[in-house]
Amino acid sequence: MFKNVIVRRPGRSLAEGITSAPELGKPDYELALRQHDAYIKALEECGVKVTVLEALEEYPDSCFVEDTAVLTKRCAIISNPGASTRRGESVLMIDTIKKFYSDDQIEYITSPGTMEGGDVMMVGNHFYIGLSARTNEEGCRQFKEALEKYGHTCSVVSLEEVLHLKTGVNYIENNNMLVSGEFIEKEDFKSFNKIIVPENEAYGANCIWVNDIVIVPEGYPTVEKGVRDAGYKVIVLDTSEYKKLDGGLSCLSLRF
Ligand code: CIR
Repeated sequence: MFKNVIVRRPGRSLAEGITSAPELGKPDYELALRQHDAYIKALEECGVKVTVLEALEEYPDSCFVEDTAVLTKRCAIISNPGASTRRGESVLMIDTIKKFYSDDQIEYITSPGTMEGGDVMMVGNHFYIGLSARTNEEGCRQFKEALEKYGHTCSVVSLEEVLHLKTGVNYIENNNMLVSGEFIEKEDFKSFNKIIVPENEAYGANCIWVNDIVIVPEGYPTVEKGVRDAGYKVIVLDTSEYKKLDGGLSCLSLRF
């Protein structure tokens, strides 16, 4: 179960965030704020305490806090984002993380290693890390070494088609996993109960499990049905403004 969540308010600079889909248009700041309010409210309904950090205008992507760290029951690993414009975001998260973890529980990914939290998927005590355009081999090596110090295990999954590992595959507990695209046939995930996400709903693969409730993005009916059929209570949230920047539900929080 998660007790805490950290989020960061989007800034007006959100419109300058990194995107692979400029054809979706620039995010509308006011609407993004309203969607963020609803996100916080939904998390509170899931029974977690939400720490809300101020917007950082100098970092347009800084509301995507998931990429700045990986927080486990035993340790915190501060990332080193592969996107150069996002490097400072991890550094600016350290003081907040120190409110929850002692210095001897905090590890750091350092250059030339790069790692973004969106590439890390927790399955109990095991962590899958995506080798992606943002997380490199040295980042994976450092991450695995850090986790193993705390008795966690880790395996690397290479990916070609999407930004982050969790863009396309998400564990929602009870052996259930949402899988899309290149992850559907991956050996690594063959023992899970797979909820297959169709190509035209690929963005919907990014759902989050928070204390037996699954938060699902609005507009992905096959995904929503699959999650409901697996027995979960569902909260549906509109994330249209974050989708314009390749961001989804998981990206907007650190859950621990
Ligand atoms: C980026 O490209 O870094 C942001 N526009 C989106 C980050 C999404 N984060 C995530 O999937 N964890």
